[in-house]
This record gives sequence, structure tokens and C-alpha cells, in this order.
Amino acid sequence: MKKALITGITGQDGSYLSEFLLNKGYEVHGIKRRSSLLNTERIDHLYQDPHEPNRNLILHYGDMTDSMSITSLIQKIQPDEIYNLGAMSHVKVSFEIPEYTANVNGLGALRILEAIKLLGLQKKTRFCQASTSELYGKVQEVPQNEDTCFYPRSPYGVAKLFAYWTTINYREAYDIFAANGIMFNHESPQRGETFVTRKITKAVSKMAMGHPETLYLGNLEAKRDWGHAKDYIRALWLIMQQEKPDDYVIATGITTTVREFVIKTFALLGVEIEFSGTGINEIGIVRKANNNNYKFEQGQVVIKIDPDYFRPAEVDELLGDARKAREQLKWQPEYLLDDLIKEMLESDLKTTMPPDIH
Ligand code: NDP
Ligand code: GDR
Repeated sequence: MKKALITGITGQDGSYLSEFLLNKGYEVHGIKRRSSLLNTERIDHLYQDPHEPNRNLILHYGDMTDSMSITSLIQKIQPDEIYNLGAMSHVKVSFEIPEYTANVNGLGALRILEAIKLLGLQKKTRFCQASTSELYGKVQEVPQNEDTCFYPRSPYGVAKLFAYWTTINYREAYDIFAANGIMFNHESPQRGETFVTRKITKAVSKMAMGHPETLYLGNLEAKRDWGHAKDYIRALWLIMQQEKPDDYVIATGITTTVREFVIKTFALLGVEIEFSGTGINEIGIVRKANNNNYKFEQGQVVIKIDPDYFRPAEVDELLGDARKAREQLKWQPEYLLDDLIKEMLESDLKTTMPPDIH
């Protein structure tokens, strides 16, 4: 039985990857940081009581900032594969806590690779780094592939650049199986609620149920290549199964603006949106509501702009060219953006109660 260690197991990708690996027969170990609340909602359906014999999902306390905990866990578990998903993953927040972001996202990867080396696990333990399209940052070329120059635009992106190159450096210097999945944006019903896609599906669901809600957004013109998390964690696993470690772009090859994402989400509930005004005074209004099951009214203001959601430096356009992954990993995404939005919206609608039910 193969053993996998996942950092960031309580996050969006960690939950899908755990499920995927358990289905493949792995013994899955996850690092969870201590918090005052349990914070395991995304993996509760996989949880097994610690007193159960033959458990195959095991959680350990640890932290990406704590070399001792990382090293001793790797020593104890002796994993065949380590998926490094643990990160302070919010780009906007990284401008508020840059030093912490560098420590977790940058040095965190180094701590794991150094532990593999120190413990003499070079021949046993494979390492996959959750790299990001944020490495491309300021647009150098479109679409972006493995040869496109990096130009990160946030403390998050810069820290991830350090982790990206550390992964390659440990591969070349110490012959460790260390690989990068350069993943473009991927979403799901498990997506954190402050990322723009989930923020949109959640707010639209609340409005549909009759809550007095306005969706405040920042830059509507940013373009993102959005896929489904399920497809992306499968790509990370495929990267780990190759004969040789390498770096791969994982993307759908279709880009969409935030504005289009909003329009598509409302349209799924039969609502047509029109925009009026410019800059921070722009608003989104219901032009037509074609479904009486949902509580939208013609002329209702549903979107406003809040300048706080703009970033000090923005990444304008991401569009991935995943040809290498298609050819070498035989990977391709199974989900289209419209299916993804539908799944997210349906999930949020299911869990949103009307305002008069408590
Ligand atoms: P999430 O924010 O949903 O999950 C991040 C995980 O990291 C959570 O489990 C979180 O724990 C954990 N974590 C954060 N800080 C620490 C720490 N100091 N010590 C230990 N664990 C920590 O992110 P995603 O699942 O969306 O992303 C997974 C990885 O992939 C991240 O590294 C992200 O940067 C990267 N990535 C994501 C993309 C995307 O579009 N989703 C695209 C490209 C890369 P807790 O639950 O306690 O907060
Ligand atoms: P991103 O995702 O920064 O691409 O990072 P996010 O959903 O936060 O932003 C996408 C784009 O939407 C614009 N935007 C807003 N964003 C948020 N969060 N909230 C808003 O109200 C809002 N309005 C407009 C942003 O300016 C941006 O252009 C995600 C994370 O998962 C990273 O960890 C990962 O590495 C990258 O994707 C690839």
C-alpha cells in the first residue's frame, strides 16, 4: 500500500486529493494546523475514528512554518509521495501579510525538500509542488506555457516563485523526484468563500432566496482560466506517476473575465444583468428575471464596486497552454466552465435557507 502525505489537507484541493488517493488504495496522511475550531469540514466525510483499526486517513498536527514538525512527521510516516498543497493561498491577503506568506509558501516547500534530503529519502519519497499561474503575473505572452517568463505581481506569487525554483534546484542537486504542477485557477463547491467565483455563487444564491444582499466586487475585467479542482488534483497525481520528474502547466485553455463569470451565474437562474456607470461607480442591475422561483426583481441593484477589492498590482490575463500535460500525462480536463458554475451554484442554493427560516 502506497503512503501519501498531503500538506493543506483541510483545503479545497486537499479534500479532493484525499478522496482520490483513498479510492486508489493509498494510506493518506495529512498535516493539519491547530485552530480553535476543528476546521475539518471538507474532509469530515472521509474521517475515521483514531481508535479504528486499519485506518487509511490519518491526520497529524503540524505547520508549514515549523521545520521540526515537518521533518519529524516525514521521518515517522516515510511517505512514498508528498503533495505540498499547504499555503496561504489568497493573493489579495498576501499583500497584508507578506512575511508570513513568504514563510509558509516559500520556505514551507524548502523545509519539506530539506527534510527529504536530510532523512536520506531521496530514492523513496516523491515531491509535488502546487505551483501557480500567478508565477506569470504581468502578462509576457498569451497563452502561457512552461517556457513563458515569470513576472509575479504579489507576495503570494513571489513566494511561490521561490518554491518553484527550490523544487527544481533540489531535483537537480540531489536527484529527488521533485516536480511542479503549474496550476491555473481551479474552483469547486469546496472553494474558499473569499475567492471570486465562490463569492459570486454564494451571493447569487442568497439573493435568489430573498436575502437583502448586494454583491460587492473589485476588478471585473481580470481574465482567468478557470477549471474544476477535481481535474487538477488528478493531474498532480499523474505528474507523480511519471518515470521522470518534470514541470507541467495544468489549465483548460479557455479564459473568461470576472464580468462574464457573473453574467453566466445569474443567467443560470434566468436572470439577465445589465451594467451601468463606469469605474468604481459601475453597478449591475437586473434587466429581466425569467424564473419566478427566485426572488429577483427587475431594476434590482445586485452588484456594486468596492475599491477595497482591487489589488495593489493585478494579474490581468491568464490563459494556459497545457499541451505538454495533454501529450505526456494524457491529461485533459473533464469539466467545462458552465458545468463548474452550475455545480457550485446548485451546491450553494441547497445550503442557503430563505431569510425567514432559522
Ligand atoms: P486552500 O486555501 O483551500 O487550502 C490551503 C491549505 O493550506 C489549507 O488546508 C490550509 O489550512 C493550509 N495551510 C495554510 N497555512 C498553513 C500553515 N501555516 N501550515 C499548515 N497548513 C497551512 O487552497 P487550495 O486548496 O485552493 O490550493 C491548494 C494549493 O494549490 C495551495 O498551495 C495554492 O496556493 C495552490 N494553488 C491553488 C490554485 C487554485 O486555483 N485553487 C491554483 C494554483 C495553485 P487551513 O484549512 O487551516 O486554513
Ligand atoms: P486569484 O483568485 O487571485 O486568481 O488566485 P481570486 O478568485 O481571488 O481572484 C480572481 C480575480 O478576480 C478579481 N476580483 C476579485 N477577487 C476576489 N477574491 N474578490 C473580489 O471581490 C473580486 N473582484 C474581482 C481579482 O482581482 C482577480 O483578478 C487564485 C488562488 O487560488 C491562488 O492561490 C492561485 O494560485 C491562483 O488562483 C491561480
